[in-house]
Amino acid sequence: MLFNRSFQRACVTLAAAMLPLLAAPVATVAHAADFRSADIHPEDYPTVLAVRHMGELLKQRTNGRLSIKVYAQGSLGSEKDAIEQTKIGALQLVRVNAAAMNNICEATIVPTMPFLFRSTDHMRHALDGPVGDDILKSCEKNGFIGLAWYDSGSRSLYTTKRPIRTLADAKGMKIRVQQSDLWVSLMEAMHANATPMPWGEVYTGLKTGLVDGAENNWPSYESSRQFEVAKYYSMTEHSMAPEMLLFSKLAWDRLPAADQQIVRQAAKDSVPYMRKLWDEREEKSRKIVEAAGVQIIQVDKASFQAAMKPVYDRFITSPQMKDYVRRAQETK
Ligand code: GTR
Repeated sequence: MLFNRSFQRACVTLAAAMLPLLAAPVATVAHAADFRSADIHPEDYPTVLAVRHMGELLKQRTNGRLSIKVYAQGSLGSEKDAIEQTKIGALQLVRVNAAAMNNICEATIVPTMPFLFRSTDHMRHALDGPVGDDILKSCEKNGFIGLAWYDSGSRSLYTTKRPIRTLADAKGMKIRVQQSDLWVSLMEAMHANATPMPWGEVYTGLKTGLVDGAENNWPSYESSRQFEVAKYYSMTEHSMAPEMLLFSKLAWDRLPAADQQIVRQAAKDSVPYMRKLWDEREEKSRKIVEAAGVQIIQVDKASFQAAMKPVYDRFITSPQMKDYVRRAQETK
């Protein structure tokens, strides 16, 4: 009996001593890892190439111990699917547009807001600065480590049957939007009928007349070949919603701190590389669609901007959201 009790006590003590080891075995050991990353864009798109570049940097900096395998062209599903897989740690990385995170991490609404950024430089400065960092950080509570912002240019409306020249032309048109409440509201503010759907379905949606139009930047409009079925591109430039590179918080917490630092740095270092590719691709894409006979329509942007007040009234209500918007606007 006595022996039993002291034996039990010894076991408990031993177990207690081992607990920290059991709780955090992988957090202290540097393992090799080939991270999986998803992207809906094709192999030669700047976001895909940037994450591949980040993978190269990781390899160089860890003697091949860490690397990234990028699954492009939506081979792992829509952005929504990929975000869910990242949340549960089945994927370590995902590159998505900020809009795809709007309903998950509220602060991502801010850089998605219509006419928030005045120019590419303004957008880059704001996202590179403290407000950009704070928004990335805010997604941690939702299960995502925000590693970097990538460019996505300006988004404009394009249509199949007739061009949009004024706000009145947009009235009643069925326009595909991203799966985000903000985007539905934004399109409604233009008096259009918002039709949320995944990117992979938009080409067919335009071709079959399920929708009358969509909206995107030059490279997405071109690489998806949607310009072949929607030949009117109206330069509304209504949002500069950036791209985000996110790491699964579940997977992140299993990485040693030194590896977390290496991953963060490689992601940051992929940003200038991405921007260079982006600038080149915007120009190239615009030329391709122009050569294909797309009609580019100049619009009175101020009239579209003026229609966006209800969107700000609905989404920018809390002191926190107002503060993010103010800091973004005040960035030089
Ligand atoms: C693109 C963006 C994609 C996706 C797509 C869309 O500009 O790069 O991540 O969000 O727009 O409209 O679904």
